[in-house]
Amino acid sequence: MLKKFERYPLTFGPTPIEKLDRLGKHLGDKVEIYAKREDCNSGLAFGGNKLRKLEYIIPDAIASNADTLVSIGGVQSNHTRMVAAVAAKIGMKCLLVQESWVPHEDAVYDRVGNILLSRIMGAELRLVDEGFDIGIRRSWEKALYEVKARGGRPYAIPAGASVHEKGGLGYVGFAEEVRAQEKQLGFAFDYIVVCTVTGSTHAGMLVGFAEDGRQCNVIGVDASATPTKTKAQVLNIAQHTAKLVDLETEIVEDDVVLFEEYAYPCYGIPSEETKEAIRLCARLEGIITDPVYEGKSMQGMIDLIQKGFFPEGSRVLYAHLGGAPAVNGYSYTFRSG
Ligand code: 5PA
Repeated sequence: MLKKFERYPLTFGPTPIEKLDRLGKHLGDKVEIYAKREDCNSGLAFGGNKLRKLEYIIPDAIASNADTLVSIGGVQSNHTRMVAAVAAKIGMKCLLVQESWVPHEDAVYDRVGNILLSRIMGAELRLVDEGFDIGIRRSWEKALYEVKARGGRPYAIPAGASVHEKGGLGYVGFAEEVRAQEKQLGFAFDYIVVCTVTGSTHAGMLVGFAEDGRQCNVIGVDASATPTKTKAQVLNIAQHTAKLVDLETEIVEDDVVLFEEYAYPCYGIPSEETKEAIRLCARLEGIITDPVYEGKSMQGMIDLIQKGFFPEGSRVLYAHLGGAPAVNGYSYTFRSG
C-alpha cells in the first residue's frame, strides 16, 4: 500500500511480536496475549511509534531544504524526543515547544526522562505554560515564525506528527508488517489494542487493516481524556490517509472504536488502576509501560479481558508504542514500587 511513497529508514526493520504467557495465564488463560514491540524499533534515543511516522515525513523535510525541525508536545513528550533524535541523525537543527500539558508535580519532571534526552541531543527548547490540547497551538506557530525571523528554514511537524499530510502512512505500514508476520506465525490476530491521543497511530492502523476488512478489530484506548476531539481527529486522518493510499473501502465513523473510560483522572496522570496495570505487566513480563500512554492501554486491555469483551480463545495483539523514558518523571508515584 505504501510503494509509491518515499521512506527514510529510521528503524531497525520489522518489530518483534512476542507472546505474553504469564500475563495471559494470570488473567485466566481466556485469550492469548501478544505484544508487538514498537518500543524496541530503533537505536535512536529509545525508539517508539513516532519513528514509523517520521520515516514517511523526513523525505519531505529534506526535499524542502529545511534546516530546522520544529515540533511540539508536553514536557515529557516522547514525540519531541524522537524529533530531536531524528534531527541529530539527519544533521538538522531542532526547536521544540514543550507545553505544560500535565498537571503533575514531581521535583524533576522538567529535568529527567524525555526532556533530558532532548537536551542532550542538542535540541533548543521553549517551555510554555499552556495546558493540554491536541490541536494546532499558537506557541508552535510562533516557534516556526521565530526560526524564519532569524534566517532559518523551519520544517513544521505537528503534535505527534499526526495532522501532517503524511502522518498516517507509518501505521499503514504497521498493518502490512503484521499481515506478513501472521503468515509466518500461521494465524491471524483477532484484535489489535492501541493507545490513542493525537490519532495518527490508530488512524494508520485503520487504513492498513481495512485492506483485508479488519478495521473494526483495531481497539483504541483513549489516553487524551478529550475523546471527542481525539476520535474526530482519528477519523479525519484515516479518511485522508485512505485517499492517499488509494484504499478502495471508505473509512466511516463506526470504524473508530475508542474506549474512553481509562484516561481518568486526566491526560498524563495515572489512576490507581493504571498504576496497578503498569506494575502487573512489569512484574509478570518485565515489560515497562508508562503512566501517560501505554499504562492506560495496558489497563484497558486487562480490563476488557477481565470483562470478557474478547471472545474466549481470541488472539489479542497489544501494540507497545514506547514511552518508557517518561517513568523518570514519576519517581514519587512509584517511590514504593
Ligand atoms: C503516544 C503519543 P498518537 O498520538 O499517534 O495517538 O499515539 C499515542 C501514543 N504511546 C501512544 C506513546 C508512547 C506515545 O508517545 N505521544 C505524543 C507525544 O507528544 O509524545 C503525541 C502525544
